Amino acid sequence: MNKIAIISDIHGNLPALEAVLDDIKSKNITTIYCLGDVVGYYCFFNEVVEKLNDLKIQTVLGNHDDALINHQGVIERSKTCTNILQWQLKNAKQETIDFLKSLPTHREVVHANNRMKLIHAGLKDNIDEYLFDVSDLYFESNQFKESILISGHTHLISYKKFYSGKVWLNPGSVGQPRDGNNKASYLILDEELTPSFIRVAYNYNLVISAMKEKGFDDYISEGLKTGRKI
Ligand SMILES: [Mn+2]
Repeated sequence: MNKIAIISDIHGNLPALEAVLDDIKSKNITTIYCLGDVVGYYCFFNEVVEKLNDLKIQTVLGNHDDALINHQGVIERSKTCTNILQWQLKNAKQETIDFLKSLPTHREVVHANNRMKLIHAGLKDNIDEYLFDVSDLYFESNQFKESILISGHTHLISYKKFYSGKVWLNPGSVGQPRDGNNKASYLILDEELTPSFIRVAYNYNLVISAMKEKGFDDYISEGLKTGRKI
């Protein structure tokens, strides 16, 4: 059975990514896609990029990634995100910048003879649109021609199957879950397009202590304990 894994919103959380990659490996899944927001929030962003690069994981650009390379780390609506991204910009390896600059805003791939579109956010705005629900009208008005749409950005798991056979999915977030569950979240999709939403425990205390050591305010990492939005 040809299964694929989809990960999203890692946000510099290396312990969470490593736990998820180990879990994927234990299931003998070799095709992994990443929906972006590789950077932002947590301090292991260079290491996360290195991992994705080493494993040649096909990734798309997220709003934090875009802010880092194209907007001097500024996210207008969030002083916290901006402060972190500007610290990351100062500490970014050249390889990290090069990787982020190579990312497309969307990818079209084929899974089990189904055309699949991968984006960080939405069809209207690939980089920064919060897609909490999707309708037939939304697909039509955005000329969505593929069978499967997979988006991230909300950090919330979503799954909707339409009468047309189209499917919309969101894998949730690896690095910063916001649904009250502190386990890292990712998605496995089989050939029948049946999703499995997987949760993986990891040591978030490693992130909390590293962030403290770098001088960041506690509240940025505290949410990792509860899986609540900061
Ligand atoms: Mn995002």
